[in-house]
Amino acid sequence: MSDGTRIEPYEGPAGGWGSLKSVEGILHREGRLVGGNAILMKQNKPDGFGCVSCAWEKPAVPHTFEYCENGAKATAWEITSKRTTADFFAAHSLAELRGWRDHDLEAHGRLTQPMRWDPETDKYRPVSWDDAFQEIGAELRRLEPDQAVFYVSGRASLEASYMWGLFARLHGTNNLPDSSNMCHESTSVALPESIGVAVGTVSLDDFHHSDCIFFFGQNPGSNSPRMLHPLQEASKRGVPIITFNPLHERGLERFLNPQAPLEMLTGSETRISTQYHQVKAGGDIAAIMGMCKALIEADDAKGGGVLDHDFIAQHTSGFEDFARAARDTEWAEIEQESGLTRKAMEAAARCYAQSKAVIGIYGMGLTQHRRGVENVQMLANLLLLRGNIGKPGAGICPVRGHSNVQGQRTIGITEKPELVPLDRLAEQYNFQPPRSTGLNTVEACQAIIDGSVRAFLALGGNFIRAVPETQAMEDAWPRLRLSVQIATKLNRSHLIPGEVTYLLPCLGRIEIDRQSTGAQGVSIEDSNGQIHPSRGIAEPAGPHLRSEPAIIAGLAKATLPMNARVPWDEWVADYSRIRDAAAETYPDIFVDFNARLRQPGGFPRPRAARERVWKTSTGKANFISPAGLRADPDVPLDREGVLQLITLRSNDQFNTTVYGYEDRFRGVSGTRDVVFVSRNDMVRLGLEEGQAVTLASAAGDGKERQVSGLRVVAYDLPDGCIAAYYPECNRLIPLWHHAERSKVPAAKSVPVHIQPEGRAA
Ligand SMILES: Nc1nc2c(c(=O)[nH]1)N[C@H]1C(S)=C(S)[C@@H](COP(=O)(O)OP(=O)(O)OC[C@H]3O[C@@H](n4cnc5c(=O)[nH]c(N)nc54)[C@H](O)[C@@H]3O)O[C@H]1N2
Ligand SMILES: Nc1nc2c(c(=O)[nH]1)N[C@H]1C(S)=C(S)[C@@H](COP(=O)(O)OP(=O)(O)OC[C@H]3O[C@@H](n4cnc5c(=O)[nH]c(N)nc54)[C@H](O)[C@@H]3O)O[C@H]1N2
Ligand SMILES: [Mo]
Repeated sequence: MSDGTRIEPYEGPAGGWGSLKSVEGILHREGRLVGGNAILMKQNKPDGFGCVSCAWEKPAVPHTFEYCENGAKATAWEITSKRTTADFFAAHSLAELRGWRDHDLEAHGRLTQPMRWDPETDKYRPVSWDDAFQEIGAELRRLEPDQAVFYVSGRASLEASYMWGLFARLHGTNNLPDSSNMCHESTSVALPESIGVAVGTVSLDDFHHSDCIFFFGQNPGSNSPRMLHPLQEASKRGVPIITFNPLHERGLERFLNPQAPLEMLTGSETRISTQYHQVKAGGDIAAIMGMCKALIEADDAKGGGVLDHDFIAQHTSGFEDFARAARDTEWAEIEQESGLTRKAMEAAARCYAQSKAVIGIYGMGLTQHRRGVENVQMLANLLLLRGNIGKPGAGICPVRGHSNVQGQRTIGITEKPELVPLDRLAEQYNFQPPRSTGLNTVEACQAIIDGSVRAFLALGGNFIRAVPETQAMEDAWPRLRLSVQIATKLNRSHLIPGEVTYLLPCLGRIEIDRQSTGAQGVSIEDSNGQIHPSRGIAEPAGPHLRSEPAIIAGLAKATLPMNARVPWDEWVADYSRIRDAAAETYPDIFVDFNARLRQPGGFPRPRAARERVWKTSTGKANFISPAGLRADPDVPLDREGVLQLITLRSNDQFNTTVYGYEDRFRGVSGTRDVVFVSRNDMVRLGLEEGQAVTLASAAGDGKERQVSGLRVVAYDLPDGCIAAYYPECNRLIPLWHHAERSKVPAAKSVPVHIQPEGRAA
């Protein structure tokens, strides 16, 4: 290709020199080569800030460099010297900015002033904080409480999230969707039924004691690179790592630690996966069923000894039904649905059976399917067969996305009232909390499309870009009465206004947050349930920025009737008072919040399943049989030419934030407009490498959905599965194509056709 794009297989490991080059490059581009490195040294340190990228656990005793390539990119992106000022908005209308690429919008730099959209000129104009709060408050008061949605993206701190949830409930609604509705909600529905906790059961320490690790649909090389260190360590101990993924992901194959000088000099990379199974998209229920069948039948044949019968008898319920289902499922069907051979599944099962402490790790490859909940429950079933929950070195490990997405759920951001101690809130703040279930993300989209929601407030995120059915959402948004976006950087959701639209700039977590009693710190909960402090160290991006707690307090005071029990101003002056309030609402989790936050490494949330206490309806861990083997039964694979599209992340993005155009490990450079197709499918469909194609919806619901101008890249994928980047492909996902029980959009199995646009140049 002749336009600066380069597509060639990447031969190196994950990490390595490429990762060091990439960190330096982005500090340079963001104008922070000087000072940036000093800030990185404080990343994930007890006296520093919690990385704003992924949610992977930060060790209590950190390494000298406790950050990775992508964490460094996220930091550079936030502490950039570039600014998007009022002058910028005076020069560009929203119509014009909608023609910009996602990357260019955010790369223009940090937002600096509160802005109100002017419909006459189609431009944002500066406004005072007070005028903004007063008008937003007045608009909200004119609507029914349930006509407003209070969205949160998973970055906001525990303190900001506590205030946001309380604000919404005092206003009278449980419409509190968050980004986890598009992410690990399948986990939050599945695990309480299986093992009685909504989160994973492992800690970093378990990686040192595990003797076998399973990986399902999670890509640590790009999305949780700090995890490569414990994996590398495990691999060096000879621990088998068994991966199920339709794509060959470099971070799951080989790793060279860029922070170990000797390794870098000698180029001694570590092999990560010992077995790599290219399961079909949506084939995991079948693949795990295959392993369970192999284990159960081997146990039957030997009269015991393969399964942990003591554990099963003492701690579980539903084993007999599940075992019968596994015995009754035919290998032919399992092979057909998983795309794997019986031999391969038996090999994985053998390795599992020989291990004493197994960790099962998973990500979006399991949760983002129609039967994402069943996917997760199947993995729990596999672990339960040999008592691999609630003992050292073993457990289930969902890898959460945003740095505090798990914590937000812990502290009250949820549309499900039964997950919040409403009675305690009622007493603490002397009000009647709303009792009816609020809207989750997919339901909020539906309500915006049908007009029943009239106001949308976002604490971070890029909602319109992250959700499915982009076109319908963009068409519906202008009918909203009120759109309020609290953000650090400009994104596409800010360019599609409602009738009254505000863009409110906030401090990021890396910045010093000065309030009247001094600089404030916040806290976050990582993926393994550890709660840490975080303190900003960089100078704020501008004098007009406010912290998220301060903005929430401003909005709440302008919206709600006076309530002497809610000391918004005192909370903003001193965040330890917010933590005291949260400790009163959630004593089981946050008792002595402030004191425990000062302990090295913070403190863990309680996770009963770790102690083999099962808070389920049966009082035991439950084996749960799936309804069928296929995770996306509605994708009409029997129809001519229908393919399953996997939408995924490159190594150069954080969700809708596009840092650049280098997907180093997949060998794609200079472009994101590609679609990965297997060689067999290329031949079958008559496609050539580099050819331009259109993807068109094959959902069969009569709606036209298209993404054009993608180029074909030959890639090692199972036949019938193709892959392309999120968020560009979100317009292909029908809103109804979501996990049946958690409503997580089924972004890993989107039914599409591929249409040639012409021959390659
Ligand atoms: N640098 C960086 N870090 C991030 C993010 C980011 O965008 N950039 N995003 C953050 C967020 S919010 C999240 S939720 C996480 C996401 O992190 P991941 O869970 O790793 O998410 P994805 O990259 O979307 O997809 C994960 C993997 O699933 C595989 N896969 C797809 N379909 C299937 C399937 O049917 N079965 C199996 N077994 N595998 C499948 C894909 O090939 C891919 O390797 O990362 C977080 N961390
Ligand atoms: N097709 C497809 N769709 C997906 C996915 C997929 O795999 N495939 N993944 C889904 C997943 S897992 C997730 S989590 C969602 C993500 O959905 P969101 O969380 O809504 O999106 P992000 O891209 O993370 O949000 C980026 C924006 O957050 C703002 N921001 C950054 N830092 C801060 C801060 O400190 N404070 C505030 N107030 N704002 C800040 C910036 O303005 C930035 O533009 O997308 C989902 N959508
Ligand atoms: Mo996520």
